[in-house]
Amino acid sequence: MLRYFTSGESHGEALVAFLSGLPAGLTVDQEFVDRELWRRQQGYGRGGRMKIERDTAHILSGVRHGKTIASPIAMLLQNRDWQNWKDSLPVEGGDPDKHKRVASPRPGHADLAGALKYDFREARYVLERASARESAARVAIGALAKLFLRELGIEVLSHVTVVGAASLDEEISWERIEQSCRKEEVLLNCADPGVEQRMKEEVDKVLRTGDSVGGVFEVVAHGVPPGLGTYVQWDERLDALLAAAVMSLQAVKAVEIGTGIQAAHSPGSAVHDEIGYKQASGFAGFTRARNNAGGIEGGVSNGEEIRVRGYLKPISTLRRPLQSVDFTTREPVKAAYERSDVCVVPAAGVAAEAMVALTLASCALDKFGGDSMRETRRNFDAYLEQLKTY
Ligand code: EPS
Repeated sequence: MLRYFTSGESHGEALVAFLSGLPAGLTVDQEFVDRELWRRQQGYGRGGRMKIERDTAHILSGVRHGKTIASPIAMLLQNRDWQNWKDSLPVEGGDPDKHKRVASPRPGHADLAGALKYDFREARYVLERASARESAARVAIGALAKLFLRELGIEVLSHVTVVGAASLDEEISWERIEQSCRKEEVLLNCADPGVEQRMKEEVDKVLRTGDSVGGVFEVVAHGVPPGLGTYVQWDERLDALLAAAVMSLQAVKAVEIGTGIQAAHSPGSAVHDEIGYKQASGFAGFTRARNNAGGIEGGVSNGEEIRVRGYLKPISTLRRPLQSVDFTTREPVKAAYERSDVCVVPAAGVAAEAMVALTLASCALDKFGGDSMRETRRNFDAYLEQLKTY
């Protein structure tokens, strides 16, 4: 069973991620992990923080001589910015005059709900943990899930389809997504350069006006065999698991599988993907002319590419803040402002890749089991053979 969680505050000393349940014998490529962390830091519209941080994952346990040893993996990501926060956010009592209060909650952020829930008189501690900085820790363990999936021939990547009013309306092939993700300079990780320029203009607009902008990313899992997830129980359905995984990311307000949203407005004949057969194609010879289902039918992967979209609200920290109320005086004031990004759609896409990879790795381990990679591979290969001879 794959289990994972994270700890750490945005301006604390470090983030820590835990991952338990990977089989022994998986080769861990640390450069790959760090490249994933680098990818999450990119994108036009990120704030000053990304100039301070250079995220790398320091593996503390669970990996020896370059391979997993089945014991739990812990990874540590230093926050370089901690040097600037040591006095205002100390572990010990510290000097109360140096604390940086968040005096008025930002609409859209966790500030107010969190302060009420935990009985804080201002929102500093809420912001620290609710921040999307936490997603860096998920990307680190997600990278290990990706390395595991690679051994089964499964790859997971993302691209951006909408920023504000600029949108890419055609389906983008896996090859084009791969190409876009290979770039050493990331603008908005959109596969169409023309649309990407329009997306940049959307970000420029909000940079000028002190506003923020949201958008949509699409995560694609390539090479997923039929049979992950199941319809037999509500909480084992792959679409439900993916929706929860992607929705759990900061600022995601809606999740779509395949063309799910459009499907609600269309007749069945325009939605469902007709079935054909061509010997030796795909996993079992069955073919589809299109993939509106996004690779999942009845909560089970069907052998087509899995396509999951996340819809991001605009960042809730605004340079021209919205109306709020002072926590202490209860007088109307503008919401607090703290250095922030204005657009994070490409970064959220990378974090969502991690969540999709962790979910698929978990489902793959449920199905194929294995305490060692050799055992997992053997079970997996036997299943592929079973499909081929179906
Ligand atoms: C960050 C995400 C954003 C950044 C943060 C780093 O967090 P939030 O969800 O709170 O807006 O603003 O950086 C800072 C908090 C800062 O000091 O600039 C990330 O993804 O790493």
